[in-house]
Amino acid sequence: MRKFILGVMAALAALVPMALVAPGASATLAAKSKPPVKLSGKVNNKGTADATGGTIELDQSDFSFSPTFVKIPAGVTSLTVTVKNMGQHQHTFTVASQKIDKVLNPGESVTVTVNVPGPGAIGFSCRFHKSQGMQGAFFDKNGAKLISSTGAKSPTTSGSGSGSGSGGYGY
Ligand SMILES: [Cu+2]
Repeated sequence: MRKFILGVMAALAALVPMALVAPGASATLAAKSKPPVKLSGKVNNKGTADATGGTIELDQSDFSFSPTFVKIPAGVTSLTVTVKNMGQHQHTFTVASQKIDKVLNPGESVTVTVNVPGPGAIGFSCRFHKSQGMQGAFFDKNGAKLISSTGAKSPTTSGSGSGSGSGGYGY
C-alpha cells in the first residue's frame, strides 16, 4: 500500500518538469515577464501597447497602469494621453521630468500632452502609489533608457515661495 502511494507520487513528480519544458508555454511567459524599460522600484506590469497615431489611453486601477508600457511610433514628437481612473482610490498621472501632475478621483479622466524630447523612455507614475508598483513608461525601443529631464521649454517662473507647488489644484 505504502509502496503504491510512493509510486504514484514519483510518477506525478516526473510529469511536472515535462509540462514546464513545453516550448510554447515558456516562450510566452518569457516575453510577458520582461519589461521593455527598466524602472527602479516595483512595477505592476500590465503589458505593453502602441501609441498608434500618437494617442493612447491609460487605465488606472488599484494599483497599476494598463498598459504599463507604451511604445512611441517613429516620428512622433508628442503624445496625446488620456488617463482614466477606473479604481476605487484617488490616483495621479505624474510625469516628473515634464512637470505633469494630474490628480484623478475615481471615475475621472483627463487628457494631457506628453512631449517626446528625443530617443529614450519617459517614466510616469502615480505619486501616491509609486512605491506599490504603480508606474510605467513611454519608450521608443526595447531597452530604452529613461530621459531624466527635458529642461527645454519649462517656464522659469519658479519663484522662491513654497506655496506654488503642490497645493494649487483646482479640484
Ligand atoms: Cu495611485
